[in-house]
Amino acid sequence: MILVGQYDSPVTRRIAIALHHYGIPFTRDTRSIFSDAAALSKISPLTRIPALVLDDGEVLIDSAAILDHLDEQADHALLIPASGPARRFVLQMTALAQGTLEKVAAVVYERHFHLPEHRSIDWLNRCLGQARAGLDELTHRLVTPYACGSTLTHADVMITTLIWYMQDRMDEVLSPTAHASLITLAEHCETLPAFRAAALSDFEKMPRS
Ligand SMILES: N[C@@H](CCC(=O)N[C@@H](CS)C(=O)NCC(=O)O)C(=O)O
Repeated sequence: MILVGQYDSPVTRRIAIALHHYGIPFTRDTRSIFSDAAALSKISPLTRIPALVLDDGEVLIDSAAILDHLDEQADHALLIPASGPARRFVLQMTALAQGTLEKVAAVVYERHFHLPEHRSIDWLNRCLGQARAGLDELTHRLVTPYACGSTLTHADVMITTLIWYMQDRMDEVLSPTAHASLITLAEHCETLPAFRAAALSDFEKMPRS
């Protein structure tokens, strides 16, 4: 299978980490969703990443839907419990982290694509407030040593790729004190083999404005 997307996309990197964690072999299409948009739109109908091209040519989009497929394929160390409250908890923590990412990305895109005089301050402040609230809530709900207790889950992967993105792109609502537990968790996860195997190469960065 082929993973389409560069790893500066936290939702693309979370797929790569899950693939490595599960030991599922894959190759990569590292063309840029911005500078190679026309070519990638032929693979990914919304011109978004990640996309996963399966061995029979079927294309899966959206990280949650892709992970649903990978979880079905995996035969060990599942990143999500099969059912019940524990599964809901992982899904809710993952949704909080992914929702936070969406608000952070909205700020990054607003600043990247709009000149300062064309930016909506109201929109930026709303997104920043939502991102801060997401980080606060994640911190509040965290059940250590991992995000949801004793084992690594999709929530840890999403939190870790979110923290990387914020530290690289937009860290103004990420507090080293209030969100220290999230930062410590991400630092630990980055040392794990699956995360190291999905490290960014230098070329995989959205151009700076
Ligand atoms: N809900 C989607 C979000 C995908 C997404 O927003 N991808 C970004 C990169 S992180 C993208 O493709 N941005 C380019 C665009 O939306 O035009 C998922 O989880 O896969």
